[in-house]
Amino acid sequence: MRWALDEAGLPYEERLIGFEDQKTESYRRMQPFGQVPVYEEDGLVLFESGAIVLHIAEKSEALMPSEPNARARTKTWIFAALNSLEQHVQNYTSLDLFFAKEEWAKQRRPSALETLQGRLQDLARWMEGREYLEERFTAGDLMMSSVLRIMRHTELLAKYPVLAAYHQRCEARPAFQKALAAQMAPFAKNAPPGM
Ligand SMILES: N[C@@H](CCC(=O)N[C@@H](CS)C(=O)NCC(=O)O)C(=O)O
Repeated sequence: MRWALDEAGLPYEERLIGFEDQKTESYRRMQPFGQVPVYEEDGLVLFESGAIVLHIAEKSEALMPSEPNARARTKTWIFAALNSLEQHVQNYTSLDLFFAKEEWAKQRRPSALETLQGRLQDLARWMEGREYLEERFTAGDLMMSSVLRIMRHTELLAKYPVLAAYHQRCEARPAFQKALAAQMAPFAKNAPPGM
């Protein structure tokens, strides 16, 4: 979300919240599932990263070309990232992150990995000879590389050099670097001494 705003060159202010805020009634009126992020703009409240990124992209040629077909392709890739990739990435990574010791997770892992690798292979095939998903960087790449980022603690992407290079290319963008530094800053400020 920050990354999208930085790519679009739009000003914004952050508001940090705590876990206890997420579960309050007033927060749930903004985000029915009590999750982050929430986006507010002149009385409009949005939730769901994909919807927020799409909304920001609608305002920015840098994120979504004005040409109608290119716009439709950008939206297609946003949905592809969230629908065709993210669920398999989350499914697989959550087994190791949250359920590593569970017997059922050990049994589920090989098939979850196989499905995910199938999707990554398909995406790698698409990316062969391309710099971005379409002719140039769009919000589709922003969403797709954000989904690939979920696997950063694994060795998986390294198995697909074309995807690893694509992911790096997206994250090397100045707007990503700026957004990441801004996102990490409050953690550094609040870290216990010595960290
Ligand atoms: N589909 C939602 C997912 C949001 C989500 O998973 N948020 C996490 C943090 S990245 C969260 O708030 N987790 C705490 C919780 O679910 O209570 C989106 O993209 O906005």
